[in-house]
Amino acid sequence: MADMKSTFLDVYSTLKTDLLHDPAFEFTHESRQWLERMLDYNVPGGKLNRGLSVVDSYKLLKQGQDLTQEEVFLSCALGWCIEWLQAYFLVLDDIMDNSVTRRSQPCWFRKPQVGMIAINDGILLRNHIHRILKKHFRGKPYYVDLVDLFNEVEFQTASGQMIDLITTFDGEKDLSKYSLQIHRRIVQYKTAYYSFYLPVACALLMAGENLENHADVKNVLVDMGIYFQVQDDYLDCFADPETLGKIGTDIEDFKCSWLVVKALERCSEKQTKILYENYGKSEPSNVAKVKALYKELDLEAAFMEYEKESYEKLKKLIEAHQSKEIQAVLKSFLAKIYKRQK
Ligand code: GPP
Ligand code: MG
Ligand code: MG
Ligand code: MG
Repeated sequence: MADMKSTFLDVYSTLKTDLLHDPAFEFTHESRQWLERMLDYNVPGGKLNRGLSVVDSYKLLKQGQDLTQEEVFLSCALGWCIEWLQAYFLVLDDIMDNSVTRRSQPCWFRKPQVGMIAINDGILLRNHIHRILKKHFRGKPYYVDLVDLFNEVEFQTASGQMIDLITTFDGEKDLSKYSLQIHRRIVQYKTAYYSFYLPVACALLMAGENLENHADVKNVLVDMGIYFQVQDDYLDCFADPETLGKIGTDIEDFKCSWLVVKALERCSEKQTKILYENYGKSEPSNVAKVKALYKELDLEAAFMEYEKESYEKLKKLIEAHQSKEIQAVLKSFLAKIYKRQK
């Protein structure tokens, strides 16, 4: 596995070098330097779970057979396309969420020389995905399906992000509209498709499968993605920012987070009033009052219970699948995220 990670990182260097010499653009020394710095800052610094999952899943689908060099390269390149997609989303999401840090460093738009150039960098990151696909997959029978998959998933994510944002800012702050159903809808679209379904769908396409025959796999992965985003919401408030690599902003941003929905379920009248008065304000004293209320309501225990239940439910769904190979793919995903701390 450590070996696969170093192979994966080598493929990053190859893809980056290609992009830095893209013949469709006349690079100057300055522009090439900007691009290289932007890529190194935003693309490879995460956990790489999504990207590495393409390679792992493809291997499992091939029943552990040794992969050819070409198969290793192509599955890594597809994995990197997902990491590029993630970099593109995060650069823009951090502007929209007014975040401070990401992956233990300042958000890209916070860098003094960057600012709103980050928006264009996000657009470039998005375009790189299709340049990588074109260069390495154009001759493959599944090329059209691959391009379509990336487009569909990007559309779903941007639509989820839209609901996340308009739920938060529609003129006035109104907690009474927040519910588990709205939360589920937001996170299914903004997180689950690109983080969970996309890596497996890429591996299935490479293995020559028709995605229309795998609706059941998609359903399990979407449920897993929802569980993953509930963890993200929990960690936003309760994790140590040092470990998490980012400082939470959900309370300040008035987000429809799993925590606020659970809090609303459990609040007495008096506590509801405290929540209404303090949620969605950026002053540290307001944020502290919300956090104290979350502790009082023992949302940590509520989350632990949710985590256990989700795990059991997902395990059952996975074990009901008829294919052992696909079971192995899904189990390895679940093992990677169960009780994660970052
Ligand atoms: C995660 O939400 C969702 C995304 C990063 C998708 C963004 C989509 C765009 C079209 C820009 P989040 O804000 O909870 O993530 P984090 O906690 O990592 O900031
Ligand atoms: Mg966001
Ligand atoms: Mg965010
Ligand atoms: Mg978050």
